[in-house]
Amino acid sequence: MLSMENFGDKLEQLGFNFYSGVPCSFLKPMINYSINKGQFVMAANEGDAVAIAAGATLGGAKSIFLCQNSGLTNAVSPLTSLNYTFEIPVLGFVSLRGEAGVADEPQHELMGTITDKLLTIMNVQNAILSTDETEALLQLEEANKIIENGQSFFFIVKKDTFSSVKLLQQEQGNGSKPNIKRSNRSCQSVKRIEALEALQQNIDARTVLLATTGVTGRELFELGHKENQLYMVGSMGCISSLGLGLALMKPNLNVIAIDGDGSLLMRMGSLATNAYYKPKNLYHLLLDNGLHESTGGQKTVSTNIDFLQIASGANYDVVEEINTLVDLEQSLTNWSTDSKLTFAYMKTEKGIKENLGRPTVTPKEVKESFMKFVEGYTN
Ligand SMILES: Cc1ncc(C[n+]2csc(CCOP(=O)(O)OP(=O)(O)O)c2C)c(N)n1
Repeated sequence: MLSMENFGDKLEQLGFNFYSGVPCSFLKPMINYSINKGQFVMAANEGDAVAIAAGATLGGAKSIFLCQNSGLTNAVSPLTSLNYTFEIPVLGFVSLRGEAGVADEPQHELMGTITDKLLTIMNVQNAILSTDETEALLQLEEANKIIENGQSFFFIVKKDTFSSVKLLQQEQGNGSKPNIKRSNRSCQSVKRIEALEALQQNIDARTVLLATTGVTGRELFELGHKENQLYMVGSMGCISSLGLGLALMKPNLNVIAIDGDGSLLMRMGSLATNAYYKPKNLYHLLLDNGLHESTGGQKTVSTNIDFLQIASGANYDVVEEINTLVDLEQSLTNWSTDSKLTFAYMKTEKGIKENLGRPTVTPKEVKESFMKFVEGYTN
């Protein structure tokens, strides 16, 4: 069995300082250890956790992702189209429920036999974590070299690998709900690209723009590429989780996550996580055109949804309806002076810029210049 304290000391020595995940009883010691250190973000979903960890890495952290092997399936989209695509490394610890020859529940049987294969097929190097301390610490040093080289590495963790860690008292969230700020202007017809342009024009030098999957990122790129912009080409639904990790790591940077209704509906649990951790430097803007416009304009179910009520129920600090570009400008000004976690909702018109291209810079290039920009803002 490994002493969690010794293993944790080694992780700290190697610079790992940010954890996100969803619990598994096999990983309880590491989760309790990182919660006790105040370095753990509890995600609603393992995919969100991967994106939160990736956001923290963009902000200069060395990040760890923890999950049960059943939850690895939830993480496939960001692991394959965010971490891999942008070369954002993460050190993973995934439990091995359903290990062959060990009695376990039926729902773990298949994952127990394919956990390593699933990682390998996703191009994620992996190994079973040894229960011998000397060997495990050496494995960790090797894994760290892979991480330092920009690639992810996962340890597969068997039952009873770590010594137990007592969970200390955890903070309670604040249950009060904000009033929804309604616009006193009637709804103007605004296209997504006009909103994006207004964002570019109304932010200061310490603000970054993270654009969701599909046309949003492509239109933002066409408005002019800047090093404070990142186009999250894959990992649909993960934009605000990426923003959460970055905002928590870089409190002196202002982070705007530009979401779409299809994207937010895909990972609505992220609203709860964002609002619980409450980074005041995160502005979550939802552009709701009621469509999956990027894939041909099929309707989402957003017409039935009151996102403002949901964000208020999740307990964002400020929840605001944006009806016009003037409202948007005002809301951005308020956020940058009041510094409060904000959810802003804007209906947008259907319509994609004519002859819309795609980013001509690679995701890795975008990431590198973005990280250089972000590095300038001290923690
Ligand atoms: C996990 C995943 N599922 C589906 C897709 C295909 N896809 C890309 S963009 C998109 C629509 C996104 O809708 P929304 O967020 O409302 O933005 P819009 O396209 O309307 O601007 C879809 C379904 C994808 N990239 N990833």
